[in-house]
Amino acid sequence: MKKRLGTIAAAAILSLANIAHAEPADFEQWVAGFRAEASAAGISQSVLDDALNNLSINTRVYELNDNQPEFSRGIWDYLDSAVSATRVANGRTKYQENRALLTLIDQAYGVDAEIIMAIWGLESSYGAIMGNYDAIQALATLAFEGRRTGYGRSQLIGALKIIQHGYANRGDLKGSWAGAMGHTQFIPTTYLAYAIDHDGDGKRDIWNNLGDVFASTANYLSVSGFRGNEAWGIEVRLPTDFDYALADTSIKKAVVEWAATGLSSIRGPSLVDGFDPNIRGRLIIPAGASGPAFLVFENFEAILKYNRSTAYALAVSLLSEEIAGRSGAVVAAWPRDDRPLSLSERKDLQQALKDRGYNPGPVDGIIGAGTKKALRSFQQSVGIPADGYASAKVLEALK
Ligand code: NAG
Repeated sequence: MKKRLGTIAAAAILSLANIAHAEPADFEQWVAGFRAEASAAGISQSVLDDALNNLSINTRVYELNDNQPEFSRGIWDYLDSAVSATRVANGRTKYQENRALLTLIDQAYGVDAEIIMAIWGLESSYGAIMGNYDAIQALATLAFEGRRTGYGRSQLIGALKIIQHGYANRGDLKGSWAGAMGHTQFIPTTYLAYAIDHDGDGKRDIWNNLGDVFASTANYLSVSGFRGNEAWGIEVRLPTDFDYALADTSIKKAVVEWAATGLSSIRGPSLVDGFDPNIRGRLIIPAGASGPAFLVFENFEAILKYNRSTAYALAVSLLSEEIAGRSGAVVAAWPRDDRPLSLSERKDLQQALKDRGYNPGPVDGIIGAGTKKALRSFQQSVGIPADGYASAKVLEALK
């Protein structure tokens, strides 16, 4: 019993050491230094007083910022909830309710209404969950210390500029713990660059005014390269003995060229039917060779500017199909019997590749281009599809 208590106490001290952060007095000192920096960046004394006087740290922000998950979910689990029946049904209702406004915005920005609805649905469940953190406090907390101080500083300056321009009031700036604000979760620098005052009332109100929300979102997508009436992509079928080296972010080809490599639409024989044959795209296999494959075009890249996760962009794309009344179902089965690797297993995988003489780069648990390349070489050498996908099965094969 005594020994167990000792172990628990030691573990508690260790985890405290992990999350211990500097003293409040240090924060006050930090604020003083930051005021000088913000002032040099052109922020007025009155805005600084209004925003920073009596500011304190929000310790919950540290807990969330420190929490780097050990286990990651399969993309299929994420998609199940991102494109749930409820989110689809709510999206269709919201589309109907806002049809006139969305038509105006589509005409002005060239962004299809169903895409705006899908982003809204994923970012805040159509305005139901926008985050209730004081963005100034959350960003100051991140800027003060931790693994995102640079981000926190620049976004805090951005938030102060929003107030100074009069686009929003100090008290309006509510958002997620990481400072993403309003219905479609703009971070301050995105807001400054792309938010729109659609109704001309002098505010860029992404918290309460749906015209401002939809116009801001459409404007950001449009500037990111979105083209109206163009497909995000298509689920494809790959020929047997396909060269998986072609499924790489650096390889873009026209639809006709992809068709020549043997790709077809999963829903019909011809890949080019219904597409401009010259539209260019890249092939993604988010769960490796044993899962679905998609050819994705420029609009998919534009959605990735909004949030750079493939799972997110795929969810927006599929949800938008459903909201528009088409099918967003993925036809091929996800490899639900396999599973993505945990952080420590990803490091094991990199170490195992190293031990076998491959060069995955640093053993950091991040599956980047180097790890994928090394993994493909290993897979090739043992005669399994060289998809570079880090799963439990391939780790098993490596050990
Ligand atoms: C996202 C931003 C994106 C930025 C990325 C990385 C929005 C809608 N999206 O939250 O612009 O590149 O963070 O900081 O603001």
